Amino acid sequence: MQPDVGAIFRGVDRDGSGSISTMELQSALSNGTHNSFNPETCRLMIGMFDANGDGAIEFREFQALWNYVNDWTACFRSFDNDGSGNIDRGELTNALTRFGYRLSPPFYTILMNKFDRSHAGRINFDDFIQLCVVLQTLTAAFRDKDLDRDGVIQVGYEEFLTMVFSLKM
Ligand SMILES: [Ca+2]
Ligand SMILES: [Ca+2]
Ligand SMILES: [Ca+2]
Repeated sequence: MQPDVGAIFRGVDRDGSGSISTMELQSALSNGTHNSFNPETCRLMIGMFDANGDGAIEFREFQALWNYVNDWTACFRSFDNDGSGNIDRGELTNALTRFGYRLSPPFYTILMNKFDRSHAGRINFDDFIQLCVVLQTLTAAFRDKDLDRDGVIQVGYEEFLTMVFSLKM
């Protein structure tokens, strides 16, 4: 049976305002630990699905966001090979390689250092989403400039700043 999205929405909308704030989304989601869900990931997802740009998620925007969270849950589980509830370096390498990224071991060290918020050598669900969204956004910005697809771009100073500041992340 399909869960009733209306009921889920009303559960997440704690103050009954008819829209979901970053705080309400954060307290509704779990990363599988006792720590609260990454607020940056909530902000990224609200930015993605807030079609009318009012900074919150109304019911008509919620369905797409909820599907997105469920898709990430399934994806995360499928790459958590040992069923530990988090993604270790080997599992991350496997996941990103499957997504089509070709990244070196030193770069995986950078990713683990930046997104392993618990500093335990493992990436939790919320941080995994943030990592993937940031990597995807930066890769898309790079590809826009890499017209001959050789993996190298030449960017001037202000062009670089413009690239970075115009990213939605
Ligand atoms: Ca609300
Ligand atoms: Ca909205
Ligand atoms: Ca694991």
